[in-house]
Amino acid sequence: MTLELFYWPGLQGRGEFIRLALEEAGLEYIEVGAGRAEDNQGVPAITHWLDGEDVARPPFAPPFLKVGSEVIGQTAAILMWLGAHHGLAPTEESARLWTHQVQLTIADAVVEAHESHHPVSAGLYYEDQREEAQRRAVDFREARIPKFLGWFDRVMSHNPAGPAFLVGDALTYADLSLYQLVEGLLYAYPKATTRALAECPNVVALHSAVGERPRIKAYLESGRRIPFNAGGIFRHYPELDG
Ligand SMILES: N[C@@H](CCC(=O)N[C@@H](CS)C(=O)NCC(=O)O)C(=O)O
Repeated sequence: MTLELFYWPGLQGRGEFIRLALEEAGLEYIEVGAGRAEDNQGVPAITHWLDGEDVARPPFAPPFLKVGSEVIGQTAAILMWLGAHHGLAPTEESARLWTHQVQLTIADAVVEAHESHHPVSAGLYYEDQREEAQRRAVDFREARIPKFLGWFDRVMSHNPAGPAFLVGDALTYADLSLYQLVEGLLYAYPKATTRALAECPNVVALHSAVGERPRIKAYLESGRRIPFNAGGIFRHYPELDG
């Protein structure tokens, strides 16, 4: 069955956390948002599921994944499903729950990364909240980036199976998402993130290892990965880094 990923075209955004899991699992998927309206794809297909009167369980926002007749929203829920059905999560219940907790913490970090440049409203331009962003970004880069990355590093240090992965002795979707979080932070806040990573050897090693996994490497080099840009969650405003 071909899976259908619904995400805003032209952006990595939260869609990228799903793409990395789909790629690592070797699954076939359609990027509905990038398709044409004439083919029942593109942005109208996304808004149909968000706003359609006939949709009983509308997702709140992209990304969402259509699996047959089922539509799964929320990045962490999509990954929980992919992990369970496609070998990217532990089988034991407590380890699965722990993986989900780690993923939700990554989601918290992603929200804060976005709010660091849009602290007042996602509906306003950056230029209209630049002063507030300056203040918010100082705290984000000085306190929050080190706290989040330090916590992931500690989770790996405390992993009874060893520090190679966040959970257990094999790759999970949370490892892929931590790779993406580090990528995004390095793009948006290169100075602050490099400084924080100097204290996080496990996270650095995981980031390198994920980038070298054959399917992930092939995807990164394929030209299909959308570059980070000024419309995404992770944005590089040099004046916010330091
Ligand atoms: N908690 C959701 C957040 C989803 C979300 O905020 N999606 C963004 C794009 S990355 C969006 O389109 N938001 C529209 C809105 O919040 O109104 C998740 O992790 O998937």
